[in-house]
Amino acid sequence: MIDLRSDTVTLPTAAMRQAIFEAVVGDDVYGADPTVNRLQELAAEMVGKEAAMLVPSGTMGNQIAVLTHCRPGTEVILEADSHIYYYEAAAASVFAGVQPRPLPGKRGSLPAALVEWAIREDDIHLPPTSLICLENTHNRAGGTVVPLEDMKAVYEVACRHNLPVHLDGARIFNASIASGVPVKDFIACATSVQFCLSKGLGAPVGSIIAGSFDFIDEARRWRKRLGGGMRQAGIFAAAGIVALETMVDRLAEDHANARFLANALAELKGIEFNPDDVDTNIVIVKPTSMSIQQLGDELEKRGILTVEIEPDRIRFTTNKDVNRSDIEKTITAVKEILDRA
Ligand code: TLP
Repeated sequence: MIDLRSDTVTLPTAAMRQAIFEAVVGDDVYGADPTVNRLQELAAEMVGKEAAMLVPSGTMGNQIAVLTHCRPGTEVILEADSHIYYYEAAAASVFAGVQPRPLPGKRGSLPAALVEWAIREDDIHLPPTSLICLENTHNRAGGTVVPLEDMKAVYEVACRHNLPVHLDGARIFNASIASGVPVKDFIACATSVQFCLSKGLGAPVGSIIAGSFDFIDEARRWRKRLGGGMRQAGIFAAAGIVALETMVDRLAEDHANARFLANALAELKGIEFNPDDVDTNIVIVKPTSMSIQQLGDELEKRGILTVEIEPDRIRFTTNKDVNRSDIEKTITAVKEILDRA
């Protein structure tokens, strides 16, 4: 199988399995797992925040951030296609009791002026704004890199209004590798960040949230409330350390494969998309001569897995377990399927 459904499908490397085997572990709820502690220190250092905490998933990391920053009855500004709004089963409303305020972005980027316009004034009819969320890279916009200047502009607005910014940086290392902007510079435009170890970086489980010491102290209580306090979590934190130490630079290969795929698909009749929207490892296309179900099914018959992300759009996500020859096979298969349509 050539699995292009997501970069979440990546399997742990041999070095990760070895690190898992050798991991020194303890009870992390007591703060006594040396491997978790090492991962958290490394992560905080890499992203330029005071403290970091390991969480089971990106979704839990984002939700802990919302819970830590916001009170029930307040409003969270976010992009209308963001993961927190679109893909987290309304968790922010269910758990934090907040009202989302989705705004349309441009290639996933929220215009600062629009954000400022959406911040509520002090009026008893209105929910107070409590948080602004950003996402970089932006998944549903097609893995687009939100430019540093755009993030800075939103952060300036937030600071002026005394509001925190949470960055869903599930793929922030992709954004950094693709743009050449140091990951710390992006994250300096956010009060807190969540990033995933288990996507392109290849670890089997885990995300990190990072912020100030105070933020992480409070976030730790929320993680416990949600049942996310893990015991000998060093077992998978060990793989997370290998991910951060050895898997970041190779994301460039995934980006090159996505670019190669996008350029080839753009040549085909029966597919619509803008190849210039492909910044990183995600390629989202719209077939025009058949339904996405038909295209997806035909690809699956040929051993190629993709996901539907809209009724008319299909996503290919390159990852470390897919090489250039797999991409060439995918291009040939799409061409053959479209030619027959
Ligand atoms: N994204 C998954 C699916 O949930 C859609 C994928 O296959 O792309 N933020 C962003 C931007 C994400 O793309 C994801 C996962 C998450 C958060 C959540 O991470 P997990 O899956 O670890 O909860």
